[in-house]
Amino acid sequence: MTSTKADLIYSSPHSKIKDFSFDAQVVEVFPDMIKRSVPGYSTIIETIGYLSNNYVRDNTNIYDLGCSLGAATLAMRQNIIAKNCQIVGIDNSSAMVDRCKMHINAFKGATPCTIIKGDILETKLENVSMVVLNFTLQFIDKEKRQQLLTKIANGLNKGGILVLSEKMSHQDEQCHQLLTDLHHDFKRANGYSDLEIAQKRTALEQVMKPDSLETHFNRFEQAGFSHASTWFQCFNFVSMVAIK
Ligand code: GEK
Repeated sequence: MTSTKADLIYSSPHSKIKDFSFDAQVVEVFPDMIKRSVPGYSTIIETIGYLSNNYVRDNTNIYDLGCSLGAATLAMRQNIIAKNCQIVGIDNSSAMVDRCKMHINAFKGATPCTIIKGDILETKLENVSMVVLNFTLQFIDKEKRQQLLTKIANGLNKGGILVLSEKMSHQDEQCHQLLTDLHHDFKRANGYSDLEIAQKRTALEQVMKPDSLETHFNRFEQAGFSHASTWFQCFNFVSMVAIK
């Protein structure tokens, strides 16, 4: 990683809590923030690398949609054995894209990577063997999620794979509360105070909208995927695979 700082964004009281955005201040602390906030993040990144080794085919494109600082892009680049491939990382935050390019350039790798500033809803996907949506779909307007999943399924070649990781909501209110409490305990154990947890939650309320597992699996089916499964869950964080 290029030099980053510890996440102290919500450590002191904010008089007004603005909606969360992926700006320069967040980019500065992002690796620390995501590791201390998302249970299983490192395992998920490692497994994306492992899956790229198995699923990426010669002469195809690989997309990391909402790539942030390129953790999944790098994991794939380190594990792809297929020849003549290209990884395209896309993010609509300029601050993320600028830092991501620096970060990717700091590592050597055989597979070429292109990092683009853009909206994943507008991006063309063609001749694809693997797509990663690692904690990005939850930030997309709910009405546009099906359209995005269908575009991904259409862009994938037969046998191609989508890895979709998300924070999820539980349809059963009591289970939802239990998983939320466990996640907050995880954040406390990682050094976040109750104030930080509460302020971050308020900042994300209008910006990040989780779906239930049932909604995700219905979307996969409607998009035209042939197979889908959860491969990881820790509390209310889940990672799924869908194969065309
Ligand atoms: C990781 N995948 O480290 N178009 C492009 N990018 C977008 C859009 C959009 N419409 N909406 C949001 N983003 C990464 C982590 S973070 C998740 C992904 C998190 C981008 C946004 O700018 C941010 O960088 C990313 O999606 C979500 O594996 O921080 O919880």
